[in-house]
Amino acid sequence: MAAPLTRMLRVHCLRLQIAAAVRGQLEVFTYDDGGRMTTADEQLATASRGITAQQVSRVVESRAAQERRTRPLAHVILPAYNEVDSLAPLLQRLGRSDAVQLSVWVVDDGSTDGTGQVAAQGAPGLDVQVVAHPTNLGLGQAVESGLLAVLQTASDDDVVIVMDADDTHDPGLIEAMTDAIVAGADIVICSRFVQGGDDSTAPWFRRLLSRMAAELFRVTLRSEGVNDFTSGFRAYRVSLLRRATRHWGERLIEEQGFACMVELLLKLRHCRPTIVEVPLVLRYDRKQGASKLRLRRTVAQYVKLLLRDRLAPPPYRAV
Ligand SMILES: Nc1nc2c(ncn2[C@@H]2O[C@H](COP(=O)(O)OP(=O)(O)O)[C@@H](O)[C@H]2O)c(=O)[nH]1
Ligand SMILES: [Mg+2]
Repeated sequence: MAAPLTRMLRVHCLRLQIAAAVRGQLEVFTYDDGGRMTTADEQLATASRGITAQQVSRVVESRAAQERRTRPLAHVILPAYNEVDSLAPLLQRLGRSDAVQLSVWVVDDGSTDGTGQVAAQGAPGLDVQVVAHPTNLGLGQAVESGLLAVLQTASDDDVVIVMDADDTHDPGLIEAMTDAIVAGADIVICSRFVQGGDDSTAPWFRRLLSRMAAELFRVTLRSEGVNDFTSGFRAYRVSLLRRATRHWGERLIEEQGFACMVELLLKLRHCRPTIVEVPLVLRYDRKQGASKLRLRRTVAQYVKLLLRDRLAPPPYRAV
């Protein structure tokens, strides 16, 4: 009885810390559309103490550099299929986000529109590697290729971030996600369904699908701390992924389509991870092309996944 209670308290404290961090970040920093940082501190200090804006921004910069050094390395996996128009602005955005040291892995899944070339060009100041599939193998295989490539070199305390390559996910959240992992979380989900989350820019049928899926998985799985099961923007502690890969090997992701994100979560829950969520404001208004999600196929995959999870015996001991 005592262990679940301690665990609940730990998760609750972690959520409070993360909420405070996100609030603090929003109060102090604002980003203009070009991603340049302006600070309320900067204006206040300049006005009240007569010091120059350059002096203050040097202090802010060196504080940011210090924090950046103390945070773990974040490996960002971008599964990309024909995302030529979105990938360039996203890489630029990632290049400008300097709070966390990033290593970016674009998985070009047989794109025919020049996505691979844009990935190879990278962006100023950004370490970008390309994993190329000669033909289109699907989102599941792309995520798995990215994970396996990162796990070959990453340290146990590093962080793996998986996010869409369509520029609808804001790299500004990576800082809060990394801090949550440092604070003890094993998985961080950027969630549309917590206070502060928003998906109002997405089409109504997509919003309905993700809500119905969330309700279905929430009722059947009772996974503590999870409201958004289908979000494609998540962070994982490397040691957790290593443990899971040792157990499942190449079967860690078997779903080819969008259901792979739910599958990964279902499998990782056998490792008893601490899962927290941070609010996600989905920027679907920035999406350039059509969504690659096939509605009917994805619904069928979700149902199959759920049935398989219910019927298959769980691993005989915690992974
Ligand atoms: N590698 C790979 N990525 C895919 C495939 N289909 C979709 N994606 C990527 O998966 C992510 C999610 O797809 P997206 O169209 O953004 O879906 P939506 O945002 O949910 O409407 C994007 O980064 C796509 O480029 C695929 O067949 N292979
Ligand atoms: Mg997307």
